[in-house]
Amino acid sequence: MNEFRHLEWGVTIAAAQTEGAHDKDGKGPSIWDTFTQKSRKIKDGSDIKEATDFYHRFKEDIDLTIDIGLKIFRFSISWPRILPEGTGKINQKGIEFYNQVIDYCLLVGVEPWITTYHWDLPQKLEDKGGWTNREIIDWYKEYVQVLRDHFADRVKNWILINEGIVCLGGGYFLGVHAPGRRGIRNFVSSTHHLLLAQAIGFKELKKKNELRVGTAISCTKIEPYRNTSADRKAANRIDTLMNRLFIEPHLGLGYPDDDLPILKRISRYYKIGDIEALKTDFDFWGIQTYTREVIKAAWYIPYMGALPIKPKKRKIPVSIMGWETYSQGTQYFLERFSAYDPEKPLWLSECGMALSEKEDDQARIEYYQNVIEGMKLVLKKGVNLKGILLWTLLDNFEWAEGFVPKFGIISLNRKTMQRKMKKSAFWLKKYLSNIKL
Ligand code: GCO
Repeated sequence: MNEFRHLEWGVTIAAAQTEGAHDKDGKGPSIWDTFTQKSRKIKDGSDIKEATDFYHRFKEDIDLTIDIGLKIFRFSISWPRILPEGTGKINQKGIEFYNQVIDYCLLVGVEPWITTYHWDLPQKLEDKGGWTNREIIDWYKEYVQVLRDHFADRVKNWILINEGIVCLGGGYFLGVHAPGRRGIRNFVSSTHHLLLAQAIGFKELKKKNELRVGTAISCTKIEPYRNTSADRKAANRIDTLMNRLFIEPHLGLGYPDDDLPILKRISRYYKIGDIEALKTDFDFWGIQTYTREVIKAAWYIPYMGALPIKPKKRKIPVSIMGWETYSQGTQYFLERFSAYDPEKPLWLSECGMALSEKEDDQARIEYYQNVIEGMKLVLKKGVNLKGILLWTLLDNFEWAEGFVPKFGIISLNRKTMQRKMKKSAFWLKKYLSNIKL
C-alpha cells in the first residue's frame, strides 16, 4: 500500500495560459491566439500575447517551484511553436525553447512532465477542420513523433491530451472556447477523432517503452437536484458526458451511448476497427477535478434534457469562477476510477481553487488541507494514488474568464511581471518540508 509520505508533489501549467511570446521565434498562431484576438468572448477582453511571459521567465518559475519543495513540473508544449503549420517543417527555435525548459528542470532537480496537447491547436489545422477532420489523427501522430524524437531522452512522464471533454465541449459544442464552434455534429466527430488520436499517440510514445504515458481526465461530481426518476436520469446523462465519455472507450467499454443516446451519432464517423483501436492501456490516469454540478431534468435543453442548478440558487457560495468549490470530489473520483482497475496508478494531475484579486488566500490553504485529508483516506482504502500536481503555480490566463480568476499559489503583477509567493505557497513550503522528515 502507498503511504502518504511517499506521494510525489508537483505543479501543472499550460502553454497557452502562460508562455506569451505568441509570434516570437517562428511560432505559428494557435486557435487560442486567434480566438482571443478576434472573438469577444474573453470576459476581461484580454489576449495571450504576453500571458505570464513564461517564455522569457521560465527559470524564475522553475526556481520558485523547487523553492516551495515541489518536485514535478508539468508543462504543455505549444503545437504551433514546434510545427507552425501543424505538420511538416519543424521550428528549431521552438525545440530549443523546450530543451532549455527541460534541461533547466533537470539541472535544479525538478522532474519535467510533458502534456502534448493543452488546447492550443495550430490555426492552420483548424482552417482544415481541426478536430472534426479525421486527418487530424495523422497530424497528431506526426506531432507526437516529433516530440518523442526530441524530448523523450530526458522526459519520462507524458500526458497526451488534457481534458478532452472541456476542450471539445467548450470549443466544438458550446462555442465558448477556441475555436468557438458549436453543435452536436462538430462535437461527436471531434470526440471520436480526438480519442483515436490519443490512442495512436500512446502507441507512438510507447515505442520507447521506458516512457510512462497517461491521459488527464476532467471530472465533475454530478448529483440530481431532486430525488425523482427524471432528475436522476438527467444527472446520469450529464455524468456520462462529463465523467465517462473520455475514458471508457479507451478501457474497451465502447462509447457509453446507452446512458446518453445522442452519443450513438458517433457511429456515423466509425471506420472498421476504430472501436478496437481506441483501447489503450495507459500507464496511469490523471484525475482533475474542481467542482460539483446539481442537475435537473429539462426536456427543452437539446440532446441532454438536463439543466445545472446554479450554486447560488442552492444557497452555496461560489468562487470567482462561479463554481462551487468541491474538494471532496478528489476523494470521490480517485475511488471511482480505482474501481475500474484497482491496480492502475492514479495521479491527481490537477486540482486547485480560484479566488478573486481581493479574497484572502487562506481559503486556498483550507481547500488544499481538505484535499490532503481526502488523499489520506483513499490511500487507507488501498487506492493506488501516486501523487498530486497543483493547479497552479502562478495566476494566469483562465481561458474565457481572462485573467480575473486567480488560481495560483504565486501572484503575478502583469505590469512588472513580478512574481510573489502568496500565503498558500509559504504554507505549502512548510508543509512539504515537514512531511519529508
Ligand atoms: C482545465 C485546464 C486548466 C484550467 C483549470 C482551471 O482543466 O480547465 O487544465 O487549464 O485553467 O482547470 O479551470
